[in-house]
Amino acid sequence: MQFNTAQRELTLKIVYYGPGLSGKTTNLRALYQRIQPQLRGHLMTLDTADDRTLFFDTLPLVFRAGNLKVKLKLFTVPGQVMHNSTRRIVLQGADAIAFIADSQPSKRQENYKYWMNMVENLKMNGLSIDSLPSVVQWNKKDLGDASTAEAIAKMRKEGKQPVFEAVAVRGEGVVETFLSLVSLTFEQIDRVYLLGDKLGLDRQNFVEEVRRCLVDPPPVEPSAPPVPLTPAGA
Ligand SMILES: Nc1nc2c(ncn2[C@@H]2O[C@H](COP(=O)(O)OP(=O)(O)OP(=O)(O)O)[C@@H](O)[C@H]2O)c(=O)[nH]1
Ligand SMILES: [Mg+2]
Repeated sequence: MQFNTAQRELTLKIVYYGPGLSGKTTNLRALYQRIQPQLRGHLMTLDTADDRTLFFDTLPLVFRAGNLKVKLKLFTVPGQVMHNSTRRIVLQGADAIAFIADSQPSKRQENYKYWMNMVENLKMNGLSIDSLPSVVQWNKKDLGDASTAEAIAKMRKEGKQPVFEAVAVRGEGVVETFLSLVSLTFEQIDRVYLLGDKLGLDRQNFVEEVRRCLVDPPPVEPSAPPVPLTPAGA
């Protein structure tokens, strides 16, 4: 994270991690399509001839939240095994992680391997998945089966991070994954920088500003039901 207090500019780095071909680049492409054309920066992808990410993709999103200029820098890592050192470099200074798992039953082991690979690469950068905001997206829902649904249910039950299903190639679930991560990321930096107290900026405003950058943002999730003030039966 970079926080330039003089210019009131906050820069956050969000990394899309996951096994090869799980749909990381497709997520960024779909997100790009959903950003208001007058607001979107340049989506830079650098692929091999067969569409595999060679170094990384980047997509910037710049907006104002209160008095603050916010830059979200989205990155994808290359999933091919041989590009591990690039994955490690891309993770440097990450503020948040979207882990894109592949729903195909044959990819279960691969998902696990890359999760462990991410944990290791974070560690090499002095970071830990336990303290970074993170979400998991099970992409390629169209190719999943009952065993995928079971694995997802199990992960949701563990409740370590929000879990989303997606068909990124059709743009489904992409924005939901992103907005959830943005919300968690704000919470985290607010804990450290007290943006709420210092700048009067709260999570809801922040997420609302990001939603404003999007074409047809999904409806806001209903907030938790109010806690009754008096115990039932009192
Ligand atoms: N059926 C299906 N295919 C998808 C989906 N999302 C992405 N794909 C396809 O999966 C392939 C790989 O997608 P990419 O986004 O390039 O995968 P990646 O994770 O960036 O791959 P690397 O850059 O090699 O790590 C492409 O052919 C996509 O069109 C999905 O939800 N369903
Ligand atoms: Mg890619």
